[in-house]
Amino acid sequence: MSYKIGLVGKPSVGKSSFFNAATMNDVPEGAYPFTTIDPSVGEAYVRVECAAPEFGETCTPETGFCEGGTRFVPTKLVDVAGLIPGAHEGKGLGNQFLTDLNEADVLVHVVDFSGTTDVEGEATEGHDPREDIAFLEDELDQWYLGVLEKGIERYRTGYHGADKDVEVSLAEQMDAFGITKDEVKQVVLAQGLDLDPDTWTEPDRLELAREIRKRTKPMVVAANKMDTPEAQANFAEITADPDYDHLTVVPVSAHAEKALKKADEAGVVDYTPGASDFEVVGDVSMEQKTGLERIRDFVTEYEGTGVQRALEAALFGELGAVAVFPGSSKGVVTDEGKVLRDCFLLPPNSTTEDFAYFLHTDIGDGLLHGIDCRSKRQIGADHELDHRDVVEILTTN
Ligand SMILES: Nc1nc2c(ncn2[C@@H]2O[C@H](COP(=O)(O)OP(=O)(O)OP(=O)(O)O)[C@@H](O)[C@H]2O)c(=O)[nH]1
Ligand SMILES: [Mg+2]
Repeated sequence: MSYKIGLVGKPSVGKSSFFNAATMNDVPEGAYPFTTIDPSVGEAYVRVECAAPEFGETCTPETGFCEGGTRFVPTKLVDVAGLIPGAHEGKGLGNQFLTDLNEADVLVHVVDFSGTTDVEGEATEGHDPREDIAFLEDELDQWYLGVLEKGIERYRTGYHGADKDVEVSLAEQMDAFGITKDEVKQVVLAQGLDLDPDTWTEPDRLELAREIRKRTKPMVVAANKMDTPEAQANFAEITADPDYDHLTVVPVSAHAEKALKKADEAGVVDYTPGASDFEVVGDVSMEQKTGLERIRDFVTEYEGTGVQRALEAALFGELGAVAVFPGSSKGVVTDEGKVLRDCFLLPPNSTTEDFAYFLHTDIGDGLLHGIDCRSKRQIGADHELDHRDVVEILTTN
């Protein structure tokens, strides 16, 4: 199992540029709407502070890499087509695009904070990014509402016979959103509603759709094009506005991240993705030097290009995933000389038992208990694991 982070937003905001910067792919980028039509999936990384130094060792990762004590753990990133108002009714690339989103566990909403693209992604000036934040949420809510209404219809027409509970019909209709009947029931009751759709008003249904969307599509905002003065001004204003306190808004320059990674590959700079500074190590022309110094001003002020930070805010912050290292209480070096070979990303609130089953069904079936390799203490099957735990699993087999 691996996580998928989805990039969403209206056309021309820089989703493909973000995707390329994060994955070092080369999908087309363009200053015109619908440059992207078919979704691309690539490998990006999230940073986890490596546990090996605590054991006096240097790790040997099987996947991803480790740089300066930071593990870069692979995760999937999906670049999808832009979304315009009315997409839930089939406008733009419409429903196809929305279905592509269901593959994602968590979303990064890329917003053009420079205000140089209108709501359909055409060039303009002075567009308010607040409009884009609102429109995307509304569009997703309308899409969810449509599916919810179908679920209510399914219940009413007695598709399953009259004795089925409403949450069963709704959960079946919303299967692709990854919500169970118990969760549907929870959301309905938490809204103060009865389990009878005939008593739900139109605003009730929209609110329900919205709650289910929030639960199944956690999202952060990547304030992109922050290398422009217009974006910086909008960012300062919006992040100071209490109406936006509930959102995680990460300042991002996809361009800066890509430029630094390319310069690093070319041996011109020494740059670790996500770092808030870099070192010039190769020969550079005056022009290159000026460009790099401009990027340095930006990354030192905003603590990095934001590409890494947006991915991590989504996966660890919003979704609540935890990174766990399989280890051994006898020391983290295996007989083959490997050190903390793996670092796995697990769902929020995973227990020792979940981890055992994640490793292998046989390990789960034979689980005796776990050992926290730092404290060397025994941990039970129900023990909830923390981010960066190093855990050994003991089994009967
Ligand atoms: N200044 C600046 N421009 C950017 C940045 N990221 C992307 N752009 C520009 O924004 C335009 C659109 O970029 P894309 O990556 O194609 O946008 P998209 O969201 O994938 O667009 P669609 O595929 O049409 O939905 C291009 O002209 C990019 O060069 C950035 O960090 N800073
Ligand atoms: Mg694109």
